[in-house]
Amino acid sequence: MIETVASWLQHSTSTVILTGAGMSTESGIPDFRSKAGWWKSVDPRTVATVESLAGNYALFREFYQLRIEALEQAKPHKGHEILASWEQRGLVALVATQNVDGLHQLAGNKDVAELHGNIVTIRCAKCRKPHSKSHFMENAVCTYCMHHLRPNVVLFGEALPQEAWNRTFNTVQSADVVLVIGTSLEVYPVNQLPKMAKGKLVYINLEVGTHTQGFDAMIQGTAGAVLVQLDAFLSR
Ligand code: BV8
Repeated sequence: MIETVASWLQHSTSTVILTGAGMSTESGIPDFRSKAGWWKSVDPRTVATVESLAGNYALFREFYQLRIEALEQAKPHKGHEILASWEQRGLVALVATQNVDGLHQLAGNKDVAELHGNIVTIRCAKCRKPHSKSHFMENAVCTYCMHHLRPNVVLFGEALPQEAWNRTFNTVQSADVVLVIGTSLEVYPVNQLPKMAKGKLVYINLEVGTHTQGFDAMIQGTAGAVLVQLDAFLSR
């Protein structure tokens, strides 16, 4: 299956990569399904929400401060580096990610659509003015209107950034190959994107079970290991 997918990539004139939290676990960032220690027992789906921003700001802020702190130790892994090299070699047209950690850009990818925003930049929840990360980490309030600060992530209940969504939607529709890597495809509307693909649709994930109807290939494994294997074929 690896060889077949590698040949599809080799002959593709437009390849899109769609990644989720499973792309970052090998960089030490827990995905949304695993309750890693520092998330205590909170389910991120109950904190990464507009309700908790409005109604439980102390927990909301602590949840994001912990994740921003953990990000300071995280760095891109081999799989991220391979995707960056594929972009440089003209093998990848776009990386669209649900991740908010900025690791694709840190690895060198220039063209990244952050469908769920990012955690590394901060704004005022009310007047939207930008603020520094340290302001947020020190529990400061907006210097203009004194309201709460928040990261530029897309919370559950918020619309996705129009430009990133439109760009990804169009590119997926016209792609020859779409690689879907490290996502449970549980989150809407990103989980609708694979259905829009008209080219070859490939699922690379640790668990291959649900949501995989309509895929042309499924490869069970870690993102890092599978990307290394694919890259070996592409570098022949
Ligand atoms: C919207 C930023 C409308 C925040 C995130 C009921 C039914 C259906 C839908 C809904 C519903 N109720 C509400 C909704 C809509 C809701 C939704 O989908 N909810 C889900 C929980 C059912 N969606 C929304 O609210 C979206 N907005 O619909 O807006 C609207 C329109 C107009 C105006 C107003 C509103 C917004 C969704 C975005 C939420 N924000 N992130 C933050 O990060 O703090 S989503 C968050 O979830 C992250 O982005 C994360 O990426 C994502 C989780 O999904 P995955 O990436 O797939 O991660 P997961 O852990 O689930 O899976 C990881 C996979 O990787 C696993 O399969 C694992 O086995 C695998 N894996 C692990 N390690 C590896 C690996 N694979 C390979 N290698 C490894 N090493």
